[in-house]
Amino acid sequence: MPKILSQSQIDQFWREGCVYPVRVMSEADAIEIRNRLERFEAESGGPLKGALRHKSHLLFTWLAELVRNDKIVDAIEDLYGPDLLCWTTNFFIKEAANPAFVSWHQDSTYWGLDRPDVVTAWVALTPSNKSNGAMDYIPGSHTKDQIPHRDTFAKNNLLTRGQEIAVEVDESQARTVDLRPGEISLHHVRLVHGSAPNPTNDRRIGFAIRYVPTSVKQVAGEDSATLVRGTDKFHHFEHEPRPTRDMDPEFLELHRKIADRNAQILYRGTQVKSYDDPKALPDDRAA
Ligand SMILES: O=C(O)CCC(=O)C(=O)O
Repeated sequence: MPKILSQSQIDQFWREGCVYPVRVMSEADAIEIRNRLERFEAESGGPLKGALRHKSHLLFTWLAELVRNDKIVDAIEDLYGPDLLCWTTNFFIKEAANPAFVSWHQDSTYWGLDRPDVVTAWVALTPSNKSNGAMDYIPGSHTKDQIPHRDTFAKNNLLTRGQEIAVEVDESQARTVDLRPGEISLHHVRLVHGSAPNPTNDRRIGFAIRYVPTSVKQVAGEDSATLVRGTDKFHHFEHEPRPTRDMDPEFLELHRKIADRNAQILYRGTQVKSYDDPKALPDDRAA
């Protein structure tokens, strides 16, 4: 018996590679998370930058809570069973009237995980729709194997390497993921997806939480993850602790080590050494 998704949503996930919208909190609660982010940004002098956009659930208590949100984790359990790790998180922030975009890609390309059993819960902290650069995807594309990608390091591309699919994508098939604050979409790691710039006068903010069943392995280096449900009898990942206050110096140090190690996996084969390496600019890169 599924916990939160209907059988038809589960079927849609496996058939199309994407399902939405799933409400996991009220709009007011999502707006409160946005407010917390923006209070931090106001105090720290500007938009969240570089490595702080990745694995931010190790730095902020309200994101540590979000990755453990019962409704989100129930939805993941409906797809991948009861033993679950949050492998990483990434803020996808598109500033108002800004050229930032996400090229067509499959998430699996540089993540180094041994099999494509990874699902993203993309949490909308603002409305996300056709007008402000919502995510588009190609239904059914997750059933293809890994497709070759080329790195572009394009200036306004939010992906780590500006990677894009190296073959033609039939955009006439694309669908747009329309979400209200507090809703999520769930997408498969092999899904072909991307998004256009945000020409509106407000930010578009999504927080992408990547979950794996505990049996998945990292094969490109040492790695860590956060156990969010069940037990881990595999121990393929070092377990991460939960912060009890925001920007705790001990957690900042731990986060820096983990982010540097992850960057070595994601940027392997390039000159880039960390998320804050000037070669990895712009510093709003997300995943
Ligand atoms: O936020 C976006 O527009 C794209 C999100 C994305 O590529 C992802 O979550 O993998």
